[in-house]
Amino acid sequence: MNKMYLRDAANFIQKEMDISPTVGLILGSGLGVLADEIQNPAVIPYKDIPHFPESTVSGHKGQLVIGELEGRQVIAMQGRFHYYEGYTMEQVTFPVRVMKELGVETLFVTNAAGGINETFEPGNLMIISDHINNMGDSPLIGPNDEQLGPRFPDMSEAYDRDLIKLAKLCAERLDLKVREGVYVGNTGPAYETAAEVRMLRILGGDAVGMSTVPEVTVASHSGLRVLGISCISNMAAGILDQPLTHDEVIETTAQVRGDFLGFVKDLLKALPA
Ligand code: 6GU
Repeated sequence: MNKMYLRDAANFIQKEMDISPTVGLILGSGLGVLADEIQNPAVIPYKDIPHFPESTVSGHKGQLVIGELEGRQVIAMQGRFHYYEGYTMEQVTFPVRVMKELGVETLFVTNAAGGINETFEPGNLMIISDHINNMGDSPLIGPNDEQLGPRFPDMSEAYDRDLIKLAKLCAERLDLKVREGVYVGNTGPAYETAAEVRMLRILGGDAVGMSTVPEVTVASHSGLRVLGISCISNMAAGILDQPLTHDEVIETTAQVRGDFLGFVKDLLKALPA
């Protein structure tokens, strides 16, 4: 990770915004609508930011939205970079480093995921208690810059306990049925086979997706407090007797969008200053 590149990107963004965001939001597939509710937004396309990877996928907007949400100063990624698109782990996690450089302290990471826990249902929200890196790669491989974080970072509380507690309180208050569980990060882009899903369940997974693990690894390395939220968009292969489609993922996420928006906004309100 080149510190100069980070500074370049952060300087550029700082010139475009007139606030100091302390909360970062990474918005997963179908969940980017949250950024549309940000007040007085500065919108910066990724392609304009020095050293940012270039977006490839259609359907994912590629831009930063910076402004106020529920009275908090936030910086949101509307669209993220996935490993399966061919980006390196460093590229996937570059925006997290930039957020840290900009003064962000708390990061909300969201995604759409397949349910592995048989008691889950499509449309559930899941607070991520922990993750399993099943990607066979790490964004921290290579020389370590001690200014960015330790060589061997502790991951025992990668997902902040206090934020998990707060999220449960908010869910209760809103009368939302929110689950809690372990997120498995796979590379994709193929969905898992039914046999792989059985394996991941035995290994302790509750949900599986194709993102989040790289970003949270870097967030942990940087000392950011992380809250992870999965939208269970479908059940993983073999759990129900039906094939998986990306359309189903999009459809379910659209249905829970209201719950998701209310939940994250309430969390922002409840976040200690
Ligand atoms: Cl079933 N698997 C993976 N890897 N990612 C997903 C998913 C399943 N459902 C939504 N995203």
